[in-house]
Amino acid sequence: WSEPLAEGAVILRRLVRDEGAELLALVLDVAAQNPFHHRITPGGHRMSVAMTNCGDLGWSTDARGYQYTEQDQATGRHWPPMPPRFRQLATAAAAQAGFADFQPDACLINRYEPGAKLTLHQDKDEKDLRQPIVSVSLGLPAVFQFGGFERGDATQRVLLEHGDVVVWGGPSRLRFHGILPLKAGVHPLAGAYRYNITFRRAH
Ligand code: MD3
Ligand code: FE
Repeated sequence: WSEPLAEGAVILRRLVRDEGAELLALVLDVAAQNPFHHRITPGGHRMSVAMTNCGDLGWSTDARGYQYTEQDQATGRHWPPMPPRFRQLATAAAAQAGFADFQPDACLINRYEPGAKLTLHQDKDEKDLRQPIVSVSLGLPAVFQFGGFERGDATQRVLLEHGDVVVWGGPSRLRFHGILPLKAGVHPLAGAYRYNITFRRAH
């Protein structure tokens, strides 16, 4: 079932729960080709969230800043291909939220271990901010925070659970958002982790 979160933002609760095992297998397949890695921010901090990417472009961070690149800066190799099911799912979810013809060229996969968090930030490294972002949550639940258009604005909290899909577009595309520290637990399919897959049109 779908619930509007804010203008341009919709949560499609449990949309992919029944194929959670297949999607997790695809995540592990990508990670076998490009292992999860704790990146270092331009400020020199090790991120508590581990990341990998698939698709034509991948997001990464290093001393030069945040950017989308065709190759993993750490290895010099191209990112693994985006599994066709990922692409279909992203396009279908975006369409369901009113964004026709969404064709992602980048897929970032975040892995959260207990205590891992993502502090409030905006996603604005993509070239065309009229394109939505589709996010898929798998494994342990997490508290998602979304705020306004300035860092200090009040925030709302939403629990994101295994199989939930969120589409962020329109005016919500530039909202500040983050993830509170992950509570330890055991998920029957994902064990000690939460995974989040985001699909973007980066270039
Ligand atoms: C709201 N990921 O990768 S997904 C990220 O759960 C990121 O790993 C979080 O924020 C995670 O950048 C949140 C939901 C999400 C994704 C992108 C957004 C919410 C968003 C972009 C704009 C506004
Ligand atoms: Fe984000």
